[in-house]
Amino acid sequence: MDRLGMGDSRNSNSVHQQGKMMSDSQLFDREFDNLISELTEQDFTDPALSDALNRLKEVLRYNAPGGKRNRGLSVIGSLRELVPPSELSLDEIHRALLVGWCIELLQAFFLVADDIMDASVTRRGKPCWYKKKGIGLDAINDAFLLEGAIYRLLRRHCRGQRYYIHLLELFTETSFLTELGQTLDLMTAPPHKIDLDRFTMERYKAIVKYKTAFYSFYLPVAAAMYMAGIENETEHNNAKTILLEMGEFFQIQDDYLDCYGDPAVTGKIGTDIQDNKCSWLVVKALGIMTPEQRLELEACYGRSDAESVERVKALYDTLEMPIRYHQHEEESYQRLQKLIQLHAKNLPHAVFLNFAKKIYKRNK
Ligand code: GPP
Ligand code: MG
Ligand code: MG
Ligand code: MG
Repeated sequence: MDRLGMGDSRNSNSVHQQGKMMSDSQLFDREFDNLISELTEQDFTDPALSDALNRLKEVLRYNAPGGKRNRGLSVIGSLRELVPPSELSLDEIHRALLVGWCIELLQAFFLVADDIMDASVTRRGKPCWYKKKGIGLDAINDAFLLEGAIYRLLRRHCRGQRYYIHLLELFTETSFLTELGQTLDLMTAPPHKIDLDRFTMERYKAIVKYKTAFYSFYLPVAAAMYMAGIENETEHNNAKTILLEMGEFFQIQDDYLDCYGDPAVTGKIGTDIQDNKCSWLVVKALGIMTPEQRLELEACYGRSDAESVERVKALYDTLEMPIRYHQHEEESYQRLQKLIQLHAKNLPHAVFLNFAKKIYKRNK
């Protein structure tokens, strides 16, 4: 059955549609409207739920699209590297787009909640969902709705597939690891309790591995591997080694952009200094600063007044943090290339290289 209404699929990353080629990116976007109507119009028919389903629609429309879509698109992208075009059915392409959206929904669930916890103001160039008039902490329930939507979609589209149970375990396990990472992130940044000794590189690496790397990098590739029939633990561990390294670097970029990014480009206003976060910038800066500079940092980190924040930024500038970050980016890229040579023996290198291409030198 041709659920996408597509013609034949000979091209590696596009599909023929009513006389014109559609890229995976276009197909992915088009899938969103189907997903909304499935979740809010087809699944439940009890009229008593119509207000709640309208709210779900609003929550989905505001919070799921509008991001970079790297995570979501890399499911179909990776699957195309793992399965020859002649063996990839249109139904399977459709399922990969859908599983990709499930990862974007997981991300939306985390972000709605994370923005409350981090007291953030904007996301993807708009007010954070909880900041909208009339929303407030009801956004907590909206985050739960976004999470629930994932499992309804997986059930509807993948229940008959041999990899269904693997996907379920992958999503639930990854969510829990991310929540443990978020726990470490929050515990290392207690409000108004400034203790710079907490900010070690060891703690930093643990936080970012769990809060970011598993769900952003291992999850989409692992999902594609299961869909391609690759269940072997050694292969999954090989992929994980490379992808967790990429994830660590991605969060270092996020931390750098929190301070040095342009909110007009990143779509979010930084809060890490005010929030007393164990950011890469503060950990790296602590390793090179003088005792006097450490006293200055102690006096102004983790405070929300504009003057304190500016003092922290001035200290980062004195320590030439942008130069150090760019050095780190170069080293990390070289290390990643080595890891790919070493660990991707049975997996196509393109799975990892495509992902790396999207993240290195990014400014959003
Ligand atoms: C990124 O941290 C990590 C997450 C968004 C995971 C949140 C996990 C939960 C269980 C809620 P961040 O706060 O630096 O991201 P951003 O800069 O986008 O706010
Ligand atoms: Mg945040
Ligand atoms: Mg956070
Ligand atoms: Mg951040």
